[in-house]
Amino acid sequence: SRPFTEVALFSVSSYACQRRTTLDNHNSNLTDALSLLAENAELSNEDGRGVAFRRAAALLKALPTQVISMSQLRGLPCLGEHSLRVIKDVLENGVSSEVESTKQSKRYKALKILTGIFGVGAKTADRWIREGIYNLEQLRDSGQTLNRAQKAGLEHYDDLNEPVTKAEADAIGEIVQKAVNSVLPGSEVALTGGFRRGKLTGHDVDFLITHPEEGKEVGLMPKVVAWLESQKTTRNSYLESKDGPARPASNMDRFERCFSIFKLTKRKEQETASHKIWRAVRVDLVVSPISQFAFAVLGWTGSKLFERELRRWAGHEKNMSLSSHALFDNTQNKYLRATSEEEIFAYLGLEYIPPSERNA
Ligand code: DCP
Ligand code: MG
Repeated sequence: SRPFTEVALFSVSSYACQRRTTLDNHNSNLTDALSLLAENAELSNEDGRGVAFRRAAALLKALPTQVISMSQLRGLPCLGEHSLRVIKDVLENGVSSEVESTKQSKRYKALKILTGIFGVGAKTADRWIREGIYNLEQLRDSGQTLNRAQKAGLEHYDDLNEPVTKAEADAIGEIVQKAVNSVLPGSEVALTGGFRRGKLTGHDVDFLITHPEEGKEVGLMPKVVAWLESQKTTRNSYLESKDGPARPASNMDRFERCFSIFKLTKRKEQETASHKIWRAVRVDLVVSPISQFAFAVLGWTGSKLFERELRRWAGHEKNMSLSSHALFDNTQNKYLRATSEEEIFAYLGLEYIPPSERNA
């Protein structure tokens, strides 16, 4: 492996976790195109292709200036043949023909609409498409059985597809803090996900909950959810365990995690013509024991690609296994304890990258 590649114009490390990627993207024309193709690949269960496009997009996000010619990209890592073809198309023609035809395709449009329903993933959407369901109206008419989450997703479709603002995230943070402190005083709540990276909007709000005394956090999630439900601030919140037989446990899944929908009361100036005084917002709650908290914060701050690259770096360059729970050194055959993100980067032999620069 070549962790570092020198080029004439740009010099860029090959792992996203070695780079500082702010939200200041000078190549959004290119990264938008590649991200759309990545999304299309992911929705089509072509994960390998998806990652290749994500890596290429992430590399371009880290460049200090706008790319105007293909020659500037010579020798850069992460840019495969297919991504380079897309980039060339955009540089020469303003748009990529592959992106345009994907956007127009009946299948992509249907996948976007259907997976826009909370609780509907690529597999379900694909099955529905094969049954001739391409939009919400056809879904409603089809008589398909929907689970509780999907029913809520359909009911609050417009709200949940409206980006969440930082102000809304903060308002929800106060509700979560209040809930957690009511059921277990001394608990701590940390904002993670895109908002911790400085994003101004998100598709949801992510929180990590812990307690400074190890073990106190056990059983906390159902209590928090019950409190929220009793306050009528949540709607259709539900607990999902992804450890079921259908989906094998991944290293993201062992925390108590609650994908919920909050009912957030709007401030006066946000009230719309419909006079709806509240709106539905997606909230992810995760509980972690304090001993794993640093790993959980690092693992839930993202971006998704940054996380994937951290794990790849750990495995391929350091012979270590990183998860949102722990770091295991396969050479020394032991777990490495950490109480801060800085310590974890140090174990991995990486320069510390703050959250605002993990926007790969
Ligand atoms: N995460 C991950 N792998 C997953 C799911 C989540 O690494 N399969 C981590 C990284 C994400 C974080 O959890 O950044 C939160 O997940 P989100 O899907 O909410 O991602 P973001 O918060 O980054 O995006 P958005 O702003 O759209 O909510
Ligand atoms: Mg998020």
